[in-house]
Amino acid sequence: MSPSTPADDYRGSGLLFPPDFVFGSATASYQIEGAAGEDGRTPSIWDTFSRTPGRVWNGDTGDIACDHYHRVEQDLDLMTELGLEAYRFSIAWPRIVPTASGEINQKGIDFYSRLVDGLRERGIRPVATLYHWDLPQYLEDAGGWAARETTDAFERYAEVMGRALGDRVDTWTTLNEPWCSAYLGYGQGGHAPGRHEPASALAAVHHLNLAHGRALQALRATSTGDPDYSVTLNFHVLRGQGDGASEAMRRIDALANRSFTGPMLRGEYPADLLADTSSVTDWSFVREGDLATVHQPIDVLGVNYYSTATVRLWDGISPKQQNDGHKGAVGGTAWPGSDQLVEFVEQPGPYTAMGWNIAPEGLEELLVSLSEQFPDQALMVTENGAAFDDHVADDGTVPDPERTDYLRRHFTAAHRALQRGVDLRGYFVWSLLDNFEWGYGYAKRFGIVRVDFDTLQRTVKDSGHWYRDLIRTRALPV
Ligand code: GCO
Repeated sequence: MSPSTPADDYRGSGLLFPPDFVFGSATASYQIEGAAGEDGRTPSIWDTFSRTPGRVWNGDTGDIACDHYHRVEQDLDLMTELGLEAYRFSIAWPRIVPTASGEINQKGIDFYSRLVDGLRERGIRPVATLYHWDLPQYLEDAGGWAARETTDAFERYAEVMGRALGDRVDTWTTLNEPWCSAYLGYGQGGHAPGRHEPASALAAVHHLNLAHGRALQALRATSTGDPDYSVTLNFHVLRGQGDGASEAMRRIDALANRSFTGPMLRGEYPADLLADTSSVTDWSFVREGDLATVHQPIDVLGVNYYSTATVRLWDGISPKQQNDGHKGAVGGTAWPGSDQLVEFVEQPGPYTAMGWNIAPEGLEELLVSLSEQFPDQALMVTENGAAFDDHVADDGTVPDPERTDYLRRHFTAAHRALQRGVDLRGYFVWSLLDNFEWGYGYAKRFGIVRVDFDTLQRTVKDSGHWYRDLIRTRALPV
């Protein structure tokens, strides 16, 4: 290591990744597919939400997005060009089961079947997520994730997909970031369906956990291949401030992290979570037998990481705005009944275009901490990446040195975790394509491939070329 690259700058040059480490990239259905009304697809909660004035920046919707639905062959070729070893995508539930009648839409299945075949033909492993937030609107109309019946529908959908693709996918993932679905969707309201009901948010937490367990059972019963089974969680890597720092961190760790890892990986809700939220709900929606259903073995735990979060206790006297951490925080500020709330505070930079602080050491810390908490659990980074305000240079290239630097530093962090004995199987860059960034619409670009949203033309950014070289050499460029 040269003197200009001190050990803690996370810019490891030449670090070599093991031969079986999987390099991939990720997307999600609503963010890239478009074709919102085609081939039998009906609206999801994100179609409804994005059409509601004031919800999404600029009134953007996923109606066209990257038009991936029509350009899937071209996008598959792009993946080959980049040398991806795995591709993580999600399935749009309303394409598969478009109406409350439960009837299956074969055209929807055919689309994903072609995608999976196209990946396999190119030697790219298909990693399929069942739920990346596009709940069919008819299910939301019947109560959404706050209603237990949604888990019945999810189990049936999982069975259908297990039968359709379970002979060919490499990895099944039940849910992507249920934290966002529950707390941002039903508590803070910044995501679809945009409800502000703390008790419903906690009911949603449990129903998502239950849906995960039921889907794993259904997928295992119907998949005839030998897929791995997983779930993807976004973890809060916490820092504390002030006198009550450790108490503030404990509360958010319980609410954001252990509310999912507890039931999924240990078969129980943490006692402190139940106590902290007792003025909001009595958790009577947890029925006998549920926790055993939720607690199914998984082969790999998907970890999404972007930045850290800093919290402190707040006495509730001075009027404070709820700050937005990762995708808008659900601090204690959302929870009535306690005289000391938790607030998310601004963090030291540097920042990405999302305003998220860049902290690669947080990824290393998270991976090490998870492998200490769950020693037998293999891990996979299923999302990491950064939005920056890219521009196209005169020669048509897209120089994005900040994104490359962000990725280099986080790959270094992952490598350090490997060196520290973490069973880390692979890494998916978020995202393959610039896409619909939820409440931010098309304003935030996360892709290693640029998408011109007028012409829909794709251009591999410099970071994409950098990633291709990393995959080819398995070594961080010097
Ligand atoms: C996620 C989201 C992605 C986001 C990305 C950046 O799983 O967090 O699934 O859809 O686009 O995280 O916010």
